[in-house]
Amino acid sequence: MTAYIDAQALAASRRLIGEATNIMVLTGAGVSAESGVPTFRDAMTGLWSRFNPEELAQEDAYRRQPALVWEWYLHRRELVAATDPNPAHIALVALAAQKAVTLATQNVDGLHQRAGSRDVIELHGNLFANKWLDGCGRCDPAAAVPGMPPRCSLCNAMMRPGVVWFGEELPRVARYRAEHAAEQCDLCIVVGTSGLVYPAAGLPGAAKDHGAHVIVVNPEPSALDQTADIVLRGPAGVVLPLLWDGVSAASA
Ligand code: BV8
Repeated sequence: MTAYIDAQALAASRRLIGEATNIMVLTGAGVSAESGVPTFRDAMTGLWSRFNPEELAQEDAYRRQPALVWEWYLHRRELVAATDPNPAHIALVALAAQKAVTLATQNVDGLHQRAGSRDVIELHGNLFANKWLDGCGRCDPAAAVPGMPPRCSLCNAMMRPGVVWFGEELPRVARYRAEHAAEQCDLCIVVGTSGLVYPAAGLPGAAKDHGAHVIVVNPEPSALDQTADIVLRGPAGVVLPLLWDGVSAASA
């Protein structure tokens, strides 16, 4: 994908990044788009196209149709496992090697970690983690009864994906760390999110309220554009390698 990125906006962004002493990065599904991971909203292709992700990613959907929802997560795990980090993920690793960066992601794909990012704040959990729904406290994944989904051999509780569903609280420590980073940073770079899902989408506004500059990177308009000091209208895999040295697109 070629993109014409406004040269003035790029230069101004590079200047802000050069001057920043404490950067917060918030990413959404768009940062993984160039890896081939469909964004949350267009994740529903093929046989999943007749479902709304926001309806499937909820506890009551799981209680109603556990096999269907479990199969959706297995499908997504397969999809993500077959992808690799892209230049956007790799550029963020390079930035953290040069600057103090706190990376918070809404993504559950684990691609930041596979690219080499450390201490990633996973606001919405991780696609490859499992936990229990109404477990007895002694449920042992190793002794689970296989099935769709697997069940606890002791209490018959259902295994569930270790993600945050709609209507569920974010992991307390992750949320606190991300909110603290937003309040402390002097620059917030928002990459590849529609800015529709809260409370994550409130983080750039919190950074702004505490005096930070905000840069948005997205090929499409987003709900966070009006919070931004600068909007870089292009794909993350093209834009991010242009924003700081130490990453040539070729190396990524
Ligand atoms: C909660 C895991 C309450 C599951 C996900 C106000 C305050 C608090 C809550 C709410 C609120 N208003 C509404 C709510 C409820 C709800 C919510 O926000 N609903 C929305 C739809 C209105 N929030 C919640 O339910 C949250 N929980 O608040 O609980 C509570 C409080 C106390 C006690 C109990 C309960 C939980 C939200 C987490 C839901 N889980 N994921 C799973 O994956 O299965 S969210 C899921 O959707 C993703 O993780 C992701 O975060 C989100 C989709 O957002 P994006 O990442 O932005 O992806 P999207 O597809 O939308 O956009 C992609 C963008 O990329 C686009 O802009 C596109 O242009 C861009 N792009 C494309 N290509 C590229 C690109 N960008 C750059 N480069 C490219 N190449």
